[in-house]
Amino acid sequence: MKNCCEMDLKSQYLEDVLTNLEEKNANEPEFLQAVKEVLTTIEPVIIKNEEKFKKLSLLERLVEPERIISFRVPWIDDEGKIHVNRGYRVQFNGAIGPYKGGLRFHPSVNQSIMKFLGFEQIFKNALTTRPIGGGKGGSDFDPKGKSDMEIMKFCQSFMNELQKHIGQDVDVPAGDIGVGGREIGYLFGQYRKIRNTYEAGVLTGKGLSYGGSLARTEATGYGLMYFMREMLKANNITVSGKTAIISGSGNVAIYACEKAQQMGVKVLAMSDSSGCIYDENGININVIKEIKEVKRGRIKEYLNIVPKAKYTENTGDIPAIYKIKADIILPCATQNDINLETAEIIVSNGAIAVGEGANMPCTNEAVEFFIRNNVLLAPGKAANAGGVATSALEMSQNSMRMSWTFEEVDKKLESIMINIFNQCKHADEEYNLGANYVAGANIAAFKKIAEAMIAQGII
Ligand code: NDP
Ligand code: 2IT
Repeated sequence: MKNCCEMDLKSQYLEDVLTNLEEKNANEPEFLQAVKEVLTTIEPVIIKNEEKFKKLSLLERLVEPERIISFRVPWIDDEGKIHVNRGYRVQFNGAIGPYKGGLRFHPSVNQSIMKFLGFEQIFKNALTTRPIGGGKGGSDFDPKGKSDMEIMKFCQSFMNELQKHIGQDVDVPAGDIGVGGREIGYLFGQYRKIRNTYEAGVLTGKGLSYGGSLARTEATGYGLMYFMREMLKANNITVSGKTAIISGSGNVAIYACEKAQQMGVKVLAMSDSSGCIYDENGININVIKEIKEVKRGRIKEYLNIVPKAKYTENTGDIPAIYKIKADIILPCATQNDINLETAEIIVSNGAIAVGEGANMPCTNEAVEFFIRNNVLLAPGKAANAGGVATSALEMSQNSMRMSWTFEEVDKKLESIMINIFNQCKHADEEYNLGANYVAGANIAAFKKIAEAMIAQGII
């Protein structure tokens, strides 16, 4: 990653902010990466308002979380052994609404990852046009191989502390990697028990029997494909008839695959952290759902049902899936999955578009390389915003004490995604960026956040 002195910046104020940021957060590479991508791409807006922003220390305030909570999570496994994990909630920016963002349970979780995700969430949530601020949380707990009882005990211990800091008008967590419907259920139960109140809107991604929204499970993946279709359409390309590969096989990947297939796309491959499966007839998504959502198994088990498919184990730095040629690349697993070397392979294989289902799946070097080589790039904070947008729809339904049908929620999701793409496109055109939707998304979101922050004074 380039440090700020190696970047070709025109704004002295921006350079000073980035230099200070690097000094203060030297041991947080993912956070620095996320902030640099945003601040450097909004430079045209900064230049137009340089004196005003500087006087208000707007950027310095934007990059400093309003609050970071870090806590001990002790729990007892099925053998009676005690474990201690670290829990986090980063309440990054509440200018637009209650903090909103998912919880990630994965052994890689640390403060840098929490802060990068919280920072991205501010911009993503602004693009949804819903009244939600940005936050993120999670733990370095590894759910893999844990029994249902252990998962429940961990969630209960995690909520014992988290409940002090959240509320339907304060901070509303949801799922992310390692946190799905099962975990949200245990978290909600413990919140309700401790607080003795039925505050349905305190968490989203709930089950349908206790305040969840239809189509929330599908929303991130479906939304990604609605955005992709709009982006291709704006560039005179039809989505139908294209081929795709999807990294990951979790919540986002599964429903991106389902919607892609409904749109006439042939999905050739999917993956997990161990390796990828290739099915020349197109992935059978029901088989993946059974392996991942029901059995919580590994993707290579696909071969037990479809013996003609091929499985390739990951070795080395480049995930096996990205060596497969396809028109549309959908990284839906984790951050920094696609580095420059991988991006070069993707471009040489003739890909036309990359849609970021995951948060920050491409390194900044990979993003620049795609744009330079005219690969259309749908940035995560816009393209995967359908999940949190539908979480906001879940909050609305909870407040009204009613629920919409699947079709109603799906229609609202579709129109939100079309609106998000249009915001990216308008900013891209206004600043003459040449189909750079990464910069377009950052500029559109920043303008809204800056306006709300400035209106609320120096806080
Ligand atoms: P899940 O836990 O359902 O699935 C995660 C998938 O990514 C699994 O296939 C997992 O494989 C793979 N994966 C996770 N970590 C790694 C890693 N370090 N290396 C390789 N593969 C990995 O999570 P989601 O589908 O919910 O989330 C996927 C991405 O989408 C994340 O970046 C998340 O932040 C983002 N996102 C999620 C939203 C949501 O609503 N859920 C909304 C917007 C963005 P394995 O099982 O082998 O670990
Ligand atoms: O990254 C994300 O946007 C999410 N994990 C979903 C957050 C939410 O509050 O639904």
